[in-house]
Amino acid sequence: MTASPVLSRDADGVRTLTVDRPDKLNALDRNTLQALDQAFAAAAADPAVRVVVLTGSGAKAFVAGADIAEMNTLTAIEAREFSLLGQGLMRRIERMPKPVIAMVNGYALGGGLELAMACHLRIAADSARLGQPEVNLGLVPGFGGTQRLLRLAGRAAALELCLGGAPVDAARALQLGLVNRVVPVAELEAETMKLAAQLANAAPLALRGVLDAVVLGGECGMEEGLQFETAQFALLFASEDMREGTAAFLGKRKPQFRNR
Ligand code: DAK
Repeated sequence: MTASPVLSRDADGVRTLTVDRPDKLNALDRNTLQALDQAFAAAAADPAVRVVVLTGSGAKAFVAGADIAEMNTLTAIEAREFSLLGQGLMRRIERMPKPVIAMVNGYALGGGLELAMACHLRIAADSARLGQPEVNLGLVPGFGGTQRLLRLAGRAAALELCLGGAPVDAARALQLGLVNRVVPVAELEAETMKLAAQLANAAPLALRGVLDAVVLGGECGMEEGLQFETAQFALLFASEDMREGTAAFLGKRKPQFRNR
């Protein structure tokens, strides 16, 4: 049996998934896309998992893109399957019912940046470099990159990255709104796990409500988005955790959320 290209590790409600092809800078071939898809489906279904952290093996790369060597050999029919697989994975991550944090430890290029953008939050090492270099290969981003970049950072940034093809450093990525935080590389894991632990101890149903309202609500018009937010808000009044959170505030104690 060959080893999986995705490693999985659990600690205190946080599942860390690591793309593990460091000799290829964690490039996404079909096997890796499939393994990631299965890993995210499993994390979504497991109630013990409250937060997912996604990263890449080695010191150099988060994910340096789709596997160019494999892509070079694909027929048009295989390319269609490849595209559907990648787009399905990105959508699965974006629609995860629990927070997903990308821990961007190095190059996040092409499909790698698309993968990071499908996550809900991004913390980058100060040494990371992010970009959409597909034009240099005669391509355009194909895993939803143009659309997520546009929504995340606006038209100017989307055109700067996708037309220019040159990567930006972490500081510029922060300025563009592409990442939430930049930390020294030596502190990346500790800072990411601190955020993950905070989210793992928060009320899971409320987090899911926020994700649904922002991700799905953000895809419709203002009026429908507001109605969707109201529905999420009202639904939480049926949860034990909402009673516990408000009672804990009034009782001046720490809440104990139970995902109910
Ligand atoms: N694919 C395959 N192998 C890669 C790779 C990649 N994206 N990136 C790096 N590698 C491999 C290198 O070939 C090398 O392998 P060996 O030669 O040792 O066997 C090894 O990783 C180490 O890389 P380097 O020797 O190049 O390392 P350097 O430090 O010199 O350079 C670099 C690091 C990140 C600047 C460089 O590796 C680089 O430019 N890599 C390519 C980055 C890139 O262009 N990424 C975008 C890929 S295109 C689609 C949907 C989506 C997509 C396509 C189609 N459909 C809808 C069908 C997505 C496209 C992309 O992501």
